[in-house]
Amino acid sequence: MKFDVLTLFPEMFETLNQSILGRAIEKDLININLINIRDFSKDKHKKVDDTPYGGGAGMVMRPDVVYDAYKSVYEPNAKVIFMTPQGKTLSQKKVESLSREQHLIILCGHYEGIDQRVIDEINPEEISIGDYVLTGGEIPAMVLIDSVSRYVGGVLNEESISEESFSTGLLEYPQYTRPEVFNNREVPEVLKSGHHENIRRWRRAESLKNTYSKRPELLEDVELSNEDKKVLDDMN
Ligand code: 4FV
Repeated sequence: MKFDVLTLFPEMFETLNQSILGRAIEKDLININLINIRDFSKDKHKKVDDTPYGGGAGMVMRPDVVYDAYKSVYEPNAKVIFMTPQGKTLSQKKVESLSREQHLIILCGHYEGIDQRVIDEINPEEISIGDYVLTGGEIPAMVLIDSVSRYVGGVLNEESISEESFSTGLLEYPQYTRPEVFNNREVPEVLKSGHHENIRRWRRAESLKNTYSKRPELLEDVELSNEDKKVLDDMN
């Protein structure tokens, strides 16, 4: 998976070189190229933005500079994404779908945003990470890169992904590790039993309980077994 990121602040992406993503980059499972939009300014002062036509606060990124940066990485098979609050909110389903692409170009806005004409010209898929406004698209781009990279083959083991929140349509079950007792709180006995079927059933029940109490609306899209329905009935 190749990520080309168009940004004014490439240094913000340094953090992606840590941990799991850092190892995935070292193993060449993912490749993150940072393209500094400012390098494409033809202005002697490297200006990339200007005041908005019609007045108003803040600065708007120039369409010509953004477009030249985009053309420097565009390839026919690339999927272009623009991080914006106006986009469809990123979901695990979208993450899984994007992880099957080979080449993602991610456009990060900053300040008041980007001149609409270059958005119309590029026609990217618009994706939001949530209904709030940030100073730039860089953190949303990192959220997308992190979540998508976890689904790229070899980055994580299959079991890590298959059991996590949202991949089953449910919230994940609670996790425990050593010590066995913490502040007089013990690890559930079933998890120490070594009985895999009982552990699987306990975890499924806990996922259902977690989802019912924290995000009940998610249950509408989950196919429930008779045992699942009994777990939920016992909660009422
Ligand atoms: C955002 C979001 C976001 C808006 C103006 C960048 C900022 C600035 N992107 N999900 N929420 N972007 O707030 O994706 O240009």
